[in-house]
Amino acid sequence: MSESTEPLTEIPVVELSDAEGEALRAGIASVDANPYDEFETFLAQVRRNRNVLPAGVRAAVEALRLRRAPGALLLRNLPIVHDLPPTPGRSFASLPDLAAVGTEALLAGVVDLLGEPFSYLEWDSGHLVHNKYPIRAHRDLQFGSNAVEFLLHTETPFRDVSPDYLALLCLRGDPTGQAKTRVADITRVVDALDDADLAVLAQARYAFETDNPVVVIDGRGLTEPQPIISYRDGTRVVEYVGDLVAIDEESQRTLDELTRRVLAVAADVPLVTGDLLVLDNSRVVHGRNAIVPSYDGTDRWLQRMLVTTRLLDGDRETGRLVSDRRYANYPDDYQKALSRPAAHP
Ligand SMILES: O=C(O)CCC(=O)C(=O)O
Ligand SMILES: [Fe+2]
Repeated sequence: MSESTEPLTEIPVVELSDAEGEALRAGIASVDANPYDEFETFLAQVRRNRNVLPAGVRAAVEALRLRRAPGALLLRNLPIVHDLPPTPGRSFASLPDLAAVGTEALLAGVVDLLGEPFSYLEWDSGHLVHNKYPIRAHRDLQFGSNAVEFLLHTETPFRDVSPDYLALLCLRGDPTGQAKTRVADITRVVDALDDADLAVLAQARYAFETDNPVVVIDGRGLTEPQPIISYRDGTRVVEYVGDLVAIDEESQRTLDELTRRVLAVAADVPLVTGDLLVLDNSRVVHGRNAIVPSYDGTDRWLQRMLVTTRLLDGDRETGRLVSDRRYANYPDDYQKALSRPAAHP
């Protein structure tokens, strides 16, 4: 099969009219539970208001879910609160007043069309809504709160439960206008690889470098090697991150080729206030270019939710937070950044 270098430029866009936006604002006004300390009550309220989303939004999300549309969808002109506070400079959970921003119900209303919200105990203080903005202490890490290039990635891959979808709601765009979220259709890239490359990618030959290793190969401490292509219930799953390394030369060559092709089809999406980017984590990878934050309250601010379609019968409340069993193998600087709220701007 031939190599495709067309970017995924055809990200469908659904733009709400101002009247639709105002109707939506009124429709979610009755959601008053705090998603950060009573998530189930919050979600029940969101679900009671299911019909407030415009039909065009629901149809577009449904097309993504049914794979009748690309694996990325951009909703625009969602009604962000008028009195958005300054962008915090430290982790959301460390703020003295953990109040809802007022935009969470928009995000939850959309992701509810795709599956069950969930997250990881060790991440974002166990919140189901994640607030992502630049934090000085995270500058150089591969976190959403960094400033360096955020390499293309499958969201939270190689876990027992990885997200099936995620959604990023832009509360405040980058005031410098530089930030561009990147989206690449990795399914299409993998479809075009030859059988030899596919066979290599299906072997457990890929890992992250870490100072808390599971294995040491050629003097490098690594996480447990994983395949980039695997099969779950008969369905092919591709899990890719830009800073994966390979455990030998042949698999490194194949990874380099995959990286080259993924970058070649990546499309830039500069998110502005009121944009909501919905991503099918099994079909597209995403990332962001490097940015120059000012850490003065004006920086870009996203809210994110993760969705699974596989959750977890029984006790919903505890089932929503799964343990990230890879945590112990994160590099020390990652663990430090996660465990110590970055309080010093
Ligand atoms: O900052 C961005 O645009 C991407 C953030 C991201 O990858 C995430 O929060 O999962
Ligand atoms: Fe991400």
